[in-house]
Amino acid sequence: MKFSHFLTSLLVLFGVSCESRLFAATFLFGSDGVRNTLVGLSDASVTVDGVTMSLTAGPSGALLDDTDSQGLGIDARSLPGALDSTSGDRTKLNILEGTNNSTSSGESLSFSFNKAGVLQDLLFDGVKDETLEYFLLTFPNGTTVTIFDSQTEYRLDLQGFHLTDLSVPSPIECQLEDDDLTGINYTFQAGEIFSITYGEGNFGDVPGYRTNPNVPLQFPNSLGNGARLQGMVVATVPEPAASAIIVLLACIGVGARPNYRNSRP
Ligand SMILES: [Ca+2]
Ligand SMILES: [Ca+2]
Ligand SMILES: [Ca+2]
Ligand SMILES: [Ca+2]
Repeated sequence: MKFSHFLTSLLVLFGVSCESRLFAATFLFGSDGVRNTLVGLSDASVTVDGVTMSLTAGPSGALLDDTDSQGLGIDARSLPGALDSTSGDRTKLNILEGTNNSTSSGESLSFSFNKAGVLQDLLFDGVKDETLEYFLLTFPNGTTVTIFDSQTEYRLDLQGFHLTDLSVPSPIECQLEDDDLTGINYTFQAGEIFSITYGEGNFGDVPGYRTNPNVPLQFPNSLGNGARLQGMVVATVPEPAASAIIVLLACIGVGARPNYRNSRP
């Protein structure tokens, strides 16, 4: 095999290897990750293992708050009607008004990345089943799913209702009891924007749910208490590693040497 052909083959193999080998970057907020560095900012960026995530608090005027050990929240005190009068609310994503219905707008967070990849997992904390707390996840292509606690369908089933009775787009549950949604596997390009928005199920959609006398202790609350974003996992194609480039350069050197020797008298 000619050296040029060998080098071309090596480069192709290297490229295929990079394409098929995704690198997972895990962004964490709170005690296990970023904490007390985003508070008070409306926009921020966080870099983990060479991947930069850009974050924007919503609605407009709201601020990021990463002071709680359990994860990231939104401070909406500057907005009319916001519930964020207590420190606990300021460190959570919650609804803006003091009413428990689906017409209440929720605090939100939009995010994107500086390179293409795959959104794999979203990690939440404090998503409560009894009060039908959820996060709307809107993908860059405009589709939306509604993410509930892993026990929500079970709670609704007890009283003859189902997730699909709720007037929300594409309701699903977290697979895990710690409010994490795994295996999302959405492929994105650099700069494409995702958003999550906190919300609560409208009890009007499931009449009798809240006041059902059969299990009164299960449903003591009429209003949710918000939740936090613990983090997320994305997979990206890594930049060619310096070591791999060195290997290629070494190959060039090894390949050139025989020609040099052969040219000697
Ligand atoms: Ca809040
Ligand atoms: Ca939960
Ligand atoms: Ca969790
Ligand atoms: Ca909650």
